[in-house]
This record gives sequence, C-alpha cells and structure tokens, in this order.
Amino acid sequence: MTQDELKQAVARAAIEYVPQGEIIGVGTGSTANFFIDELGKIKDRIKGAVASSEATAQRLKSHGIPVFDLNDVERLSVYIDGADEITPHGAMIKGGGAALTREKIVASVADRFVCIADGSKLVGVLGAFPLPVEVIPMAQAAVARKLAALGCEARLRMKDGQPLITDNGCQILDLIGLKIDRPAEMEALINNMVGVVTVGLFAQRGADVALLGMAEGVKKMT
Ligand code: ABF
Repeated sequence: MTQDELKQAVARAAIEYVPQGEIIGVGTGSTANFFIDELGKIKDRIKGAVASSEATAQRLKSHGIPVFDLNDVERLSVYIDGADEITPHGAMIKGGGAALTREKIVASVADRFVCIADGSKLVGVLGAFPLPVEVIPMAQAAVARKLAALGCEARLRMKDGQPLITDNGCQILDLIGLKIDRPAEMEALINNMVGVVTVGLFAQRGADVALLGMAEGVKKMT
C-alpha cells in the first residue's frame, strides 16, 4: 500500500468516531484532507465542523459542510487530526503544516482527540521531526537564541524566499536535533518563553485514540 492509501484507510476508519448531529473539530494536513473527503460523503449526518486552518475551512466548505466559528461553539465531543510524530503514549509533534496554534486551540475544546496517521509517524522518542514553534515576529531572533540554548538548531521556516507567515500572522521556528525524552515538561518549558505563541508538542493533552495505517490494516492505539 502507498502512504496515501494508508492515510485514506485511517481517514475512512475515523468516520466511526463522528457523532451524529454534532459539530466536530477538524485538523489540517494531507491525512486530515482525506478525512474531510470522507466526511463529505456523510455530511448530512453532522451539523458542521470547526476548522483548524483556513485551508481546512475551504476544503470543508467545498464539500458543502457548514463551518462554525469556535467562539460560537461551547464544546466539541471530538477533534480529528493528523500528526508528524506520535508515541505509543499519544504524545505528538504537530505543526509541519504550520497550523499548530489553531490545532491546539480546537483540540483543547474537544472531549476526545482522535489522531489519524500512517504508521511511519509512530516513534519511540519524539524529535527526529523538527519541532515547530510559532512565535511573534518581533521576538523571533530572541526566542531562537533561547531555544538554541536547549541544544538544538532553531531554524526560521521560509516560503518563497520569505519567512512563512501563519494564519495568525506569526512565524515558525523549526527545532532541529532536539531529543524530547519528557514531552510534557518540554512543552511547558517552551510554552513559558516570552514571545512563543505555541509549541507543536501535544503531550499535556495528547491523543486519546490513534488510528495508524499499517500494511496489515488500521491499528488502534488508546
Ligand atoms: C497536521 O498535519 C499537522 O499538525 C501535522 O503537521 C500534519 C500532518 O500532516 P500529514 O497528515 O500531511 O502527514 O495534522
């Protein structure tokens, strides 16, 4: 099976977690996109969705799924999204798609986080994938120096020769070479740095369920 077929398989499996008649939280990325396409097929079963990025909002709308502002929604029973890395404990690195802040916000309102990913995302220790940190642009250099002091390279993410600008008007530092033995502690440490908006570690609130696409089928981790 190709990586895309594995992503499609977990996207299909995630439909089982979509509650009838409710608004659900929807993530960003290629696996989330496959999920949105599956959701489009059963759109009459849900009330709508809260999107974790402008790109996801557009894709949901293209399927005719109503998109709600999070400020108009009190609670979500489920948030479904991909990950760049996930441990057997459900701690994740997210933000390769630059949507980490909105992803963390929407996830924080949901009772249950269902992570969908191909099996290559499962790791023993987080950190081989560069850890994204969203920063306020004026603090970028100062925050990069503090992060480098943790023993990694903090690289400003670029797009078309310019610093990438997120949906929130901020920038991303990618931390290369950080070994993350204690993800929840590292999340708290980086979150506490002045100028940091969000760190792409989802450990204090990790995935409650992970659906991982393997050659032998979809493996469920709880
Ligand atoms: C989002 O999409 C991100 O947090 C993560 O960076 C990425 C995973 O991408 P993909 O599903 O394309 O592998 O979930």
